[in-house]
Amino acid sequence: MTKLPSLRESILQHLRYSFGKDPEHAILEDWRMAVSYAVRDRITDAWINATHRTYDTGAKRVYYLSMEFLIGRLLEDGIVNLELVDEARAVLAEFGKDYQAVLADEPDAALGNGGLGRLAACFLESLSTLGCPAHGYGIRYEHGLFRQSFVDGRQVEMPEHWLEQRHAWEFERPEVRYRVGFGGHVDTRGETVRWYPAEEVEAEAFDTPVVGWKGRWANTLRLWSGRAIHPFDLDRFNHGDYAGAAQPEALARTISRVLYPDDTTEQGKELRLKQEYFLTCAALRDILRRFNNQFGDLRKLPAKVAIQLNDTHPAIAGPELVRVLHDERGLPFDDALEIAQGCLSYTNHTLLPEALEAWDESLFGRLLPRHIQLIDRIDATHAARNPSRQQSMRADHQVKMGQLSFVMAHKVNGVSALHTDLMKSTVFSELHRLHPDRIVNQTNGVTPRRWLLGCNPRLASLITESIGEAWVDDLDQLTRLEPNVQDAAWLDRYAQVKRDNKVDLANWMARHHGVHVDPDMLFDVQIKRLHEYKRQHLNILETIALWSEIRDNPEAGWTPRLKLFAGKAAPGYFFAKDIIRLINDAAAVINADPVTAPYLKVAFLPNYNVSLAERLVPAADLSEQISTAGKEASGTGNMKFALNGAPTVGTLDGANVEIREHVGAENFFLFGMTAEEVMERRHVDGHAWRAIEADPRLRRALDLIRDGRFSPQDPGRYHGITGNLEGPDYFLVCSDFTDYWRAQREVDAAFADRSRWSRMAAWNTARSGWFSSDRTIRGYMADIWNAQSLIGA
Ligand code: Z16
Repeated sequence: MTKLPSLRESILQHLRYSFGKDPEHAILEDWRMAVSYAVRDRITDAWINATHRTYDTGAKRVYYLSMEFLIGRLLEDGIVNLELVDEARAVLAEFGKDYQAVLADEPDAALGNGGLGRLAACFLESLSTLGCPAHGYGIRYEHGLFRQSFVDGRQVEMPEHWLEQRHAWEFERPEVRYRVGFGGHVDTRGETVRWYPAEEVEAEAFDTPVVGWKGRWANTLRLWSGRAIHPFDLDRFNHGDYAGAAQPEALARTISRVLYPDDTTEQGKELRLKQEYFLTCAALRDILRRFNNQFGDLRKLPAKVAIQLNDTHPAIAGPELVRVLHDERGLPFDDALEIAQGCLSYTNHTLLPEALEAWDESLFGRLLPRHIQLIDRIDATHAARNPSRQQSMRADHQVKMGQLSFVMAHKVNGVSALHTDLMKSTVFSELHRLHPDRIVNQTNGVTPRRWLLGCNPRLASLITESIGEAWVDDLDQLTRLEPNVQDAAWLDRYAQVKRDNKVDLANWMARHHGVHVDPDMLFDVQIKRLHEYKRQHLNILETIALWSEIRDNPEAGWTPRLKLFAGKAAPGYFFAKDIIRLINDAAAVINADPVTAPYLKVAFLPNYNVSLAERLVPAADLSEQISTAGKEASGTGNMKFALNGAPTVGTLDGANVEIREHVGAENFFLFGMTAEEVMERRHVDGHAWRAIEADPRLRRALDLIRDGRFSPQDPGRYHGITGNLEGPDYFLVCSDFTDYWRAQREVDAAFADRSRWSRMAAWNTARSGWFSSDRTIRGYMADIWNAQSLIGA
């Protein structure tokens, strides 16, 4: 390993020799790139060392296959994990550059929709912090999740183009390319079966190092980019067809062009299935090449390779691995099946029926003719070995990817305790009966480096000053704050941290969005994808009811509250887009009301992404986690808020259940029906009407919306929403409203007593250590992967 110059030297060298600038002429982007390269150099040593260590020890490797990695910005992550914050800030200050501005110049890599993609990013960081040899495999989308803006309150989508700015972190690997085939035909000669694809594209690797805490270890995020095998059609060019000559390249690149913008809804589009096979095929080739170089004997595969399927999106890995082992490498089918099962495991992230992937067999068979044959054989084998089996993975002229994933995996995990129980009792009940040891729980977690140390430096400093710095990679240590929580002077400091964070946010909102808020208000925050089950409309209904009530009685001693929203709706999800518009319309009316202005303000911040979350989470007083019980598989935002000292108002759903157990029922504002009660209530005739009739506040809020109080030029604008709520109300917004209102008034009372509130908030921080993704990854290593840490080994 070479001895690196000082960070200052390194930055100036890169400025000069990598970017051809001196400090006088460097623009912000040059500085950002130079700092990134200087930090990257320091990561690269750890990275190469980790690779050597993995080879030398012959350790088992973990492969995390995911269609989404919502990594956000990486520079601060690197600086924080290498403990270079003060040094980097000082060097930039010396040259008159603002550290925050340099960090903010980096594009926010949004290669994911929401929780699932962000979880994958937190997991990669924890895998590196723990020194577990691992690769993430994904797609290098040219366009990540769309950018969102509002025009007259409506969501407008614009293409995102993160690669337009220079990207500091990836290493192109032109030598790592694989062919991926589609379509064509299958040739069967006795036992020998060959697939001859009609179309082929090439997958090229781009590597990003992911460094763990203190730079002890670094793993690789390998993203595949689509390209043509013959990029340029000279023949067509020579015949004057200039556009046609470039067509093969354009077509091949389409495969990694754009991230599908749907969170928990599957569209069943052909290009999406192609993306899924593209990722999976390239990743498996790469995994087997690496295995062959080092070990060779394919029967050892499960001892050396663990492949985690992040949802069913890469589920084609099952049949693909069987195809390679059986068709190409000549292993008997049963052996190929057993080896594949030994390697594969599957994480389920939702029970929503619209999210469970099922492909039409005609589309599937046309694109992957050999795989559908193998799936039939896998299904038949499973049926033969389990005579009581009823449900086939090949029912209704479809391929059911959840069933396929379950059968091909040796472990299947849920992402919270409740979600895991519901998997056993609902969607996977038959498979659970047949394979009672297969389903396990690994409750999600979040990385404390990004979600506390990085995003909330004031709180991090207070914690370190109080209990030392060991909490950063041993988050359970936060319980050592418990004595401090009893100490009034310490609590004042804790409260001051929150207050300072709120002032920062207020200033930022004024500067960037022209929204002026009083930092003494209760900052009530709901940030997540827009979805009926997440019930942003329950929140805005309560907001409207509160507004009416304050107008009736302005002198009643209301707790001043800022209702903050952020989140994107899938472009085709019109109901969710209507909810956004309603919130914006209601905000305009409410914010213009001088009577209620001292007590209530509403803002919907556009273009929610990881970076915005990093701003909002440290400044929140209250965390809104109000999904219909049984619908949110886990949630991970809920953990970030609790860790940063925002108590939850929430239902008994997903990981909320476990958060409440850890922070204590007295520090959590619980409301609403349980998952069991939800299932029963759906069968009660006219449940919505009953709830509306029983609660005049709800009645009035619905009337205001329906009668056009927030859309006077277009009074019918929200009849879709009100009609749904007064009619089917599948997500039981009305049925939970009254109890939600009650819980919110308890919040008001608790917040009015500032020392009580600080104690609740600090208690949330002290008891959230269990929600570190380090704990989650240790669980996967022990219960699913049988993988070991190589730090200190
Ligand atoms: C997603 O973000 C999630 C589930 C899913 O099927 C697809 C996507 Cl893109 C989310 C869950 O909704 C959330 O509850 C969970 O915390 C997260 O995945 C990570 O497990």
